[in-house]
Amino acid sequence: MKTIRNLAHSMRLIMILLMFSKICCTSEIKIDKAEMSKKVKLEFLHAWNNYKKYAWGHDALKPLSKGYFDWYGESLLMTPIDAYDTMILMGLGAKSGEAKELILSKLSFDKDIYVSNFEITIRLLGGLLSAYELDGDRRFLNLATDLGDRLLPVFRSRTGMPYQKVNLKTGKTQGEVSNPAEIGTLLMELGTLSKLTNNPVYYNKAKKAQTELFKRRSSIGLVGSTIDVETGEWLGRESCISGGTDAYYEYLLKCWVLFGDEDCKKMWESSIEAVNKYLADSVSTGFWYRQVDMDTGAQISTHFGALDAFFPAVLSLGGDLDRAEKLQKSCFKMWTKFDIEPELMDYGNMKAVDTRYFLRPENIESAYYLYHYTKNEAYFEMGRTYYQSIKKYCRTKYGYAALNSVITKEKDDQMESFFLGETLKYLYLLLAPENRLRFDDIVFNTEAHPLKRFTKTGVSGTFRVSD
Ligand code: DMJ
Repeated sequence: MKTIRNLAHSMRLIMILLMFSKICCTSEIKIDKAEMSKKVKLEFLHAWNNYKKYAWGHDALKPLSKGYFDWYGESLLMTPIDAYDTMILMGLGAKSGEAKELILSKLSFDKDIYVSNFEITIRLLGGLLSAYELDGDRRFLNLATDLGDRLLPVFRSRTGMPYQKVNLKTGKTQGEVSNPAEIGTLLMELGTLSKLTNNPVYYNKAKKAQTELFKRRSSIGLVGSTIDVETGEWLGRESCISGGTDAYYEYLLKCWVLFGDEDCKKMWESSIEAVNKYLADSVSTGFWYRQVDMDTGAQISTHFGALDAFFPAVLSLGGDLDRAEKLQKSCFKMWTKFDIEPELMDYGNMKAVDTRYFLRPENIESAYYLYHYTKNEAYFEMGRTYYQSIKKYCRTKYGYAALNSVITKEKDDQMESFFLGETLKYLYLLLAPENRLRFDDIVFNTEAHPLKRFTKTGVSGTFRVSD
């Protein structure tokens, strides 16, 4: 009897100890997260304050020479527009006020310059729309509408697929040879503009482009790498999920989630089946996605890089956590192999093919999605590693610099706007104990600008913003 009572007593003690250690761990993790998110915010401020000091009013900061860079000779305020919603999410009231004031007082699209339709759509149109949705100031929507109207001439090709460039003042276009990413990564932004302005023209043009591209998939369901938007003929027949194709797949899925568009759902489901069948590759170094011939599925190369690391995020949003987790393991391996990821490597021998690092976000973005879906602390730990390497190798006295080589860690004098718009945003969201964003209310565009989900009201073409 006494032994049973002793045993029960010891069991209770063990239980209490276990509970106590659990409480300690949980609160330690909380403290750690609060600490980590504070650190990320400080690094954001380091980059932003140097932009303010040395590049104010320009597109981007040059973090080694204390200079600035404008993509097209005249500024379109890339950095402030990309950074604005990050500041709101980080709760940087006064700083976001500065950015808002700059954008609203200085931004004009009435410029005689040829711009990349894709880059301007994802960075500027996406940034202005999320600024409007987060802040509510109608002037952001007016700027977005003006920009959307100036971009529309790109769709005047014979197929409806967009030219690569447009002159913002004259509406003249350039660039008949394009790729899946530049053709199929426009609907989230133009579609949102349609819903917010009640003007279906933007949605319809972008949807037609996406659909025309999908229609030209091969008999095994894959798209190639380059296509003539006038003739609709494929010029490059290599199929991949890498740069130049990547966000085409991302937007098929995200436009279904964002707008409830059933056509996008069908295109996504048929595409991802073919991608998993022909591109997914399990080898001794891990699980990866390769490059193949779009007609036969025959392997062309085994390259994987910083841009491909967006795919675990997309797979997990699409509900395929199994492949997403396996691929993220490989992405992390790519990162730790060099202590920071290269632009491209061959996963057959794990050697770098392009040694640069442009301060890209994709690896971090995927860890953030997986942390959201699995709550596995291993992804938080990945975030800490990303933070440490970026700070160690890319921080300069005047901001953050890209690397010319992940082998020698030699720096390059550029800080892309997506460093503030995406890289530090995802890092913050991954490491913060809680954040201001309800993941299921929004969808991030490919430049990490959160856009509110719409719900169909029954009348074709009209949607309502969800609360
Ligand atoms: C960003 O402009 C976008 O994420 C785009 O889809 C790919 N390249 C950069 C970031 O690496």
